[in-house]
Amino acid sequence: MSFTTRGFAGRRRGPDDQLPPGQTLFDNWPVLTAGPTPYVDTETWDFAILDETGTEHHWNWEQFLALGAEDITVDIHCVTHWSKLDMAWRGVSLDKLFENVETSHDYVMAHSYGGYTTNVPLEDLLDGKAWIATEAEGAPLDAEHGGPARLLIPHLYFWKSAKWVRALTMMPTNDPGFWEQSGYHIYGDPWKEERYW
Ligand SMILES: Nc1nc2c(c(=O)[nH]1)N[C@H]1C(S)=C(S)[C@@H](COP(=O)(O)O)O[C@H]1N2
Ligand SMILES: [Mo]
Repeated sequence: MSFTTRGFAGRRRGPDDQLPPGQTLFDNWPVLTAGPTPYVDTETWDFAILDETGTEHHWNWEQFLALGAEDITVDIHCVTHWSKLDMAWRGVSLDKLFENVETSHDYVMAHSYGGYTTNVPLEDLLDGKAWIATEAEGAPLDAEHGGPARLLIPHLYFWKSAKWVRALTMMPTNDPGFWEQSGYHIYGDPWKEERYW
């Protein structure tokens, strides 16, 4: 299956439609990491969703891949003003990972190997809006870009797409993550230029 975000029926996609305000088009793909790159082995890789009852849903690498990955074409927008359009990615939809998770909490904290965190409303992870990506531009994700697996939430600024994602924990309130505590916007919609607050 293949998905394209921000497709306009009867209208061609192009930078005018795809570039949010204040963004500049990039062909290359910058690396932006706060701190050192963690090197995570798929042999020991573990991903978990923790709900409010204390239940932990875990997947090892094989179990995770067995959920089935899909190819998607999306645009990414960094708060530091670069955007990259029509990127080919491959990843497992968060809908599949949340299939058997029962929660009444509306917010999620993403935790990464290495300690990075970022917060996101649960509804922004569901309904085909977000993935845990394992490949980009036809190749397994480089470690510096978050390999073996990273969050991909293309409709929000790219700092929400946690590299080396390790766990999602359910939260009753929208607590700020790493950059959000340092002044980045709590939500981060690039079309509304929600950069800082
Ligand atoms: N674990 C982790 N994830 C992260 C970051 C980070 O420092 N650590 N940086 C964020 C920011 S600010 C951006 S713009 C993107 C950069 O991803 P890239 O290096 O693949 O371009 O990753 C996001 N995810
Ligand atoms: Mo960023």
